[in-house]
Amino acid sequence: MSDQQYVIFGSEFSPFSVKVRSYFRYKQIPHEWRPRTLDNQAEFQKHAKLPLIPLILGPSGKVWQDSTPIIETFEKTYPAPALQPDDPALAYLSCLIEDYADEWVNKPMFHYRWWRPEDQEAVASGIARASMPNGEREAIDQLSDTIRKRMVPRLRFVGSSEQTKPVIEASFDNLLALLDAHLAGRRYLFGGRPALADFGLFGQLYCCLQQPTTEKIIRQQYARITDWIDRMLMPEDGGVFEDWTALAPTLEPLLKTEIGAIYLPWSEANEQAVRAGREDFSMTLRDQEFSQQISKYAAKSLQVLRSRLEKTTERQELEGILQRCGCLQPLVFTS
Ligand SMILES: N[C@@H](CCC(=O)N[C@@H](CS)C(=O)NCC(=O)O)C(=O)O
Repeated sequence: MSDQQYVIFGSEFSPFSVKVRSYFRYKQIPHEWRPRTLDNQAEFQKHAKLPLIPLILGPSGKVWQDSTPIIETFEKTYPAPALQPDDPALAYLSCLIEDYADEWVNKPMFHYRWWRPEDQEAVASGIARASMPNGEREAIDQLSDTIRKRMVPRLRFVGSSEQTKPVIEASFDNLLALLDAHLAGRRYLFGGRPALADFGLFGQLYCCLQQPTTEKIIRQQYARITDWIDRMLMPEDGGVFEDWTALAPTLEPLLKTEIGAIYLPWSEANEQAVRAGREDFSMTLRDQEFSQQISKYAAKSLQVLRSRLEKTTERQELEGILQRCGCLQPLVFTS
């Protein structure tokens, strides 16, 4: 490894890790992708402030964690190629979609990963093999079993349960149908080059290709999404961002039916529960009861979206779009 390289401790099975890896590739930031294994676990732990991947280790020993702040930090040093459209309204929508990907699309990804035995088996054994690249078959099987037993009960952390399954699966179907339509004749979400939103969504959907159930859905029904995921593994610079008039016909339905109708109402209910000091909350989504544990992280990210909106200059057009898509009220500070 050259002294000037960053190390990304990550995993092929971690949506936030592959998100950051694609970003580093796009920006051509010198890096080494280092899959976290049992062998480098102690080294990882020495650097980790949180037990989470991705973790970036800089040449001077500095450490960064958490994918969104990692990208924000590296944007300052590597501003080109541009990650966001110049139009402040589009740049904001890109942040909003990234946030939706991280905080909501992670639910279907995680739900499909650990719900059905076939998917549990495929992912647990994949993670076990990646953690022990030179391991004996028996040891890998044992680790796979341990991972499966540890992860399946964690479904409730993301709110996946018999009760919420219909909402989570319908949201995933809706996202795929709308994204596929939006990608017709378009290389990336905002046109000919990737934006922050692409990196966030890619991370979650790439991992869905590792799970037989979602892999089948995506590969058999959504060729454009499959191709886009492939492109996002090595995103290229070169094209131009489109303007809102060109994007609106197929992007508005996604903003309206996913972010305005599901994600933001969920996020607001979560925030209220966090503020009230509750451990869980219950609400109606798509006319169905949806209960889950609170997420302090999602409550913080809603605040970040609000501050970002407040700081956006010339936001008349943006507020119009958000209003039409049912997204404005939750994104405005009320007190
Ligand atoms: N908000 C964080 C989330 C990171 C995260 O949840 N990482 C997961 C994998 S995707 C993790 O490290 N889980 C614990 C583990 O794998 O040991 C980010 O964007 O980086």
